[in-house]
Amino acid sequence: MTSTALPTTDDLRARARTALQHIGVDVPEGGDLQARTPITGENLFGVKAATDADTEEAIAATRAAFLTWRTTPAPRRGELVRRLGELLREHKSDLADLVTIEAGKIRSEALGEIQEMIDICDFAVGLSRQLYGRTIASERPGHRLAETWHPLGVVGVISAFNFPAAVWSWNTAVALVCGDTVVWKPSELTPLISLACDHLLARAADEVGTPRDVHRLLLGGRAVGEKLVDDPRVALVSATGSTRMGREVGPRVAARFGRSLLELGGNNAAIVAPSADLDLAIQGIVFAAAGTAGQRCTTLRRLIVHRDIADTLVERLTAAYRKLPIGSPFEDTTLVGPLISTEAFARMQDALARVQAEGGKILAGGNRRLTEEASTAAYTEPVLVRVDEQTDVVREETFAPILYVLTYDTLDEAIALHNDVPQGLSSSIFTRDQQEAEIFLSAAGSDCGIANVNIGTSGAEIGGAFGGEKDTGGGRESGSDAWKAYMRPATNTINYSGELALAQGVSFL
Ligand code: UN1
Repeated sequence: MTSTALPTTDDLRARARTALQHIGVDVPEGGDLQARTPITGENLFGVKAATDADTEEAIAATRAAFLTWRTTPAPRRGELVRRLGELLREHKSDLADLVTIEAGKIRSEALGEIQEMIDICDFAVGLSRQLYGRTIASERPGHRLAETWHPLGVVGVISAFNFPAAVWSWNTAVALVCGDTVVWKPSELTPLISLACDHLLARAADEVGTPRDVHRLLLGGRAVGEKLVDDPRVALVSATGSTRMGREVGPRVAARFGRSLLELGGNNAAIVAPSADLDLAIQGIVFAAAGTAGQRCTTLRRLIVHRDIADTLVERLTAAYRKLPIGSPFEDTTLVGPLISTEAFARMQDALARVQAEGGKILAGGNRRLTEEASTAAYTEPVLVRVDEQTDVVREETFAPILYVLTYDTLDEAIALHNDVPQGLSSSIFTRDQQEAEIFLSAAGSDCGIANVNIGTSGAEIGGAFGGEKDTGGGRESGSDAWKAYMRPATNTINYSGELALAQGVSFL
């Protein structure tokens, strides 16, 4: 594996400053929250964190804005999102720079993240004219039964470091056209890209003449998130993060009968069948497992390979892993950037120690890199580990590039192994056998929210609904009819018969 040279923290600070200036954000000065970069592991700027009073004021302001926004025609709400999409296109390169600086993504993936935002804006603009309700056949003459979708209220968006901008946009673009207003608490690790997104939305609001308070950003830690979770004025809490976080958020929101939309951990697997096109499978596997340094919730973490092809596949994967270029995410040739922190690297080492104690064998990778150049950063070789069974550590999500390789003999066995983890986000099968593919996609196949054929587990398009089952939390965001989570349905019975007819044939009076 090759490594590439790293930029200095001063270079990165200057680059972040330039990007912020191009976008029009005042470069933060001072403040308790440190913007930092995983590229060197060092701090960039101090950013002002929200106080309790700021949080209270943001909820009150977005609630007040909701009262006018909810009756603004949806296609007009779409104009705000259309303008946001245009501004994202204009500033794509600078926004991608901020994603690279704060989340460590390679350039191509950072640009992909901004593209995902542009795409969801386009989707939401279309949606703003398609918030369809239904007319339902009434059992009574002279009656109409209808379903109407209304805005919900304030949506609290809690997002994670690994998709610091796209996950916000999935929620915000859709929530806004649905007539909701938004309070956003991003990860503490990515304040700069958050300031940039908030600024562009505020600019779009000014330009199209909508109230600024349809959206508020709150930079800060746990206390801000807790306030959103517990405040009855926040109608929906949409939270992306670990299953541990979701276990706290879900019951707390439910206790006040609020709604939550949870997008939590994944432990995504791919089955590789004997008929698979191995060239294609290897490309798909390496991107899904090592891309974003294993830090997507859709990252491929388990490979379930048919015994007849296991040795060949493992040999070819090992060779591909050994060649992965690791280093500065700004370097064109780099494919694997840094982990978010040295703590993340320590958790990865802990998982590797446990799996080895449980009989797993490391086939490639696992060494830390670039420690001389950046001792506070965490560059690691992605790891391939052969395991005989799904021990406890294999059944956990470790947010790092570890791929566990298991073997199978029958498809039933492969599907059983596949589903035998607590999480249920994304899944895939590599096969040229149509029957196998259809079984995998059927009700008796993958139990995940995303199930793919001949493509890896990560890199979903925004047009589909995104989310998963079991410990993944059950929520759906982004495309398809995920918008319905951001609205409330009302059932209407309209009697135009001139007589009162009761349903179910009931007579009274
Ligand atoms: C996440 O990791 O939280 O499907 C989101 C993908 C991306 C989104 C990942 N479109 O990998």
